[in-house]
Amino acid sequence: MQSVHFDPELLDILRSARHVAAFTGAGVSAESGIPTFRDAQTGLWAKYRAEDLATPEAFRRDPATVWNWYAWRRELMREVKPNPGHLAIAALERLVPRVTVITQNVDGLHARAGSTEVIELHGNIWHNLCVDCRTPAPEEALGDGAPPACPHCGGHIRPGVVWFGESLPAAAWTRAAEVLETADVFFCIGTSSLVEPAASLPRHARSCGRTVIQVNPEATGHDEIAQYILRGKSGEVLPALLKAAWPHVG
Ligand code: BJW
Ligand code: ZN
Repeated sequence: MQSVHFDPELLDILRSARHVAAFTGAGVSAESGIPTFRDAQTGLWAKYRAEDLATPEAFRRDPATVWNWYAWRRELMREVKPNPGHLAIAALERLVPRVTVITQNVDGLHARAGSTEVIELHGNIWHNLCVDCRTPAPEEALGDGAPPACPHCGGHIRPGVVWFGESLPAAAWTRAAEVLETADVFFCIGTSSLVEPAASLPRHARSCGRTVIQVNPEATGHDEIAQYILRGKSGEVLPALLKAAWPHVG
């Protein structure tokens, strides 16, 4: 592995942390082969219009197009594996007393990597529910329709993700706010930090006195609030950081 120099003060902060929060976005899954949203050329929003696919209005107008787009993304996600970035975050649980992942991602890769405390702010693409009666619809019970019909009320089944204009799941948001009370280190990994209210978390973390560490190959609007900026891909930076902080561990 390429040798990387990290600020010794940062390594001490990590080694003495009691509770680490890892706030993640699409960039952490990019090295697994899942496209991000806003990267020029490769991001989903470079090819598709968010207002045609990721809003409740779009689903009402054209449920088949929206359902098929999510079905396509689910198939893509089924094929991929957690990458060294997800695995490093999961490995942190063996080095620090408590680690909480607060993710905007819907792909479920943090849990697949072994992270045990994961807060999903924007839902999960593997969960479906009825738009009318809100009954969850397990994937194996879905009919063939695009979208399938709810077995209880005949309503359309939709993906259990959070679209623009929708509120975040209240329980997830409350848990995320609680994490800011106790986490001493707040990583901000692979997110453009443009989508609210999730993007307010790093600012809150900083104003609560947490050490904010940014991991991203590109500059973001949150660089100015981070005490440490680690410029690079999370699948490279995070394993190198763990190795530097805990050189004698696995
Ligand atoms: C790497 C890397 C590598 C690359 N390693 N890094 C005006 C001002 C403020 C707010 C608003 C506004 N107008 C509207 C709003 C509200 C709106 C919003 O924030 N809009 C802004 C875009 C302007 N927010 C909402 O609507 C939210 N709800 C809400 O506000 O409720 C209150 C309300 C209720 C009623 C009416 C109005 C308000 C809900 C937001 C839901 C977002 N949903 C999506 C889709 C989820 C389902 C799906 O997957 O399809 O969530 S949109 C999309 O963006 C997805 C993501 O979770 C989210 C964030 O994106 P993320 O993760 O940051 O990805 P990218 O692509 O942006 O960035 C990737 C980063 O990775 C880059 O920085 C790269 O450099 C980096 N990277 N490779 C590390 N290898
Ligand atoms: Zn129903």
